[in-house]
Amino acid sequence: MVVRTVLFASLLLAACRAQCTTHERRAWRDTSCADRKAYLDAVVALKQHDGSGGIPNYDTFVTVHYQNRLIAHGYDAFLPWHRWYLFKFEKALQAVGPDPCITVPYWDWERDEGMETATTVLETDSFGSSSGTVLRGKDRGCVDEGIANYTGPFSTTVRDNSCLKREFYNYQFAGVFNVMDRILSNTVFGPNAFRLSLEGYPHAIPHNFIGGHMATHHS
Ligand SMILES: [Cu+2]
Repeated sequence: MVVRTVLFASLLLAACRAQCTTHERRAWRDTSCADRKAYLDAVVALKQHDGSGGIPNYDTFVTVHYQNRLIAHGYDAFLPWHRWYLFKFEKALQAVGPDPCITVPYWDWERDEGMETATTVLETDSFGSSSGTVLRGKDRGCVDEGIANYTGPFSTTVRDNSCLKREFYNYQFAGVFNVMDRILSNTVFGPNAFRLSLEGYPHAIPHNFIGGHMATHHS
């Protein structure tokens, strides 16, 4: 009976997986309104998840990233470590969110050259805009728009138990060709060539542009 139940469950799971038409990760700007809502709902669900069922919650992911900061950054492990990390994050979103086929979208930020703060990623009703932070008082820097607003589930962070903070810096992004030129000008993988130029410029610029917690290993 136990064997049958397990088999039945795995068949159900396989059928459910088969319904996913794609596992492709897409740029946020290329997703539909329905896709965006499903992703935002999944992130909030993961933030509110109690950690049951062997599924880590959002804050656990933040903690794991911080605890592994020294091996996951600045070394050849950077790419495989983050690939596995995002895979596990995606699986957790699929498990707790409304869409079992959801994939993690990415910020195709080099296409936002010259319109850094006008990006579709930074909109009032999604992740919050570049002007969506508290300007004065004890909550200065707290995000007050979108899913991360400090009156909602992101009222505390694991870094310092404060609200989620941002402090935008006046970076100008490089465009698609500039970014690829920088990366592909390397003829060897590492340690101070291709891998580092990928981790340095294209990875670090958006972190530092947003600032606040995003500019720390608790991002
Ligand atoms: Cu990282």
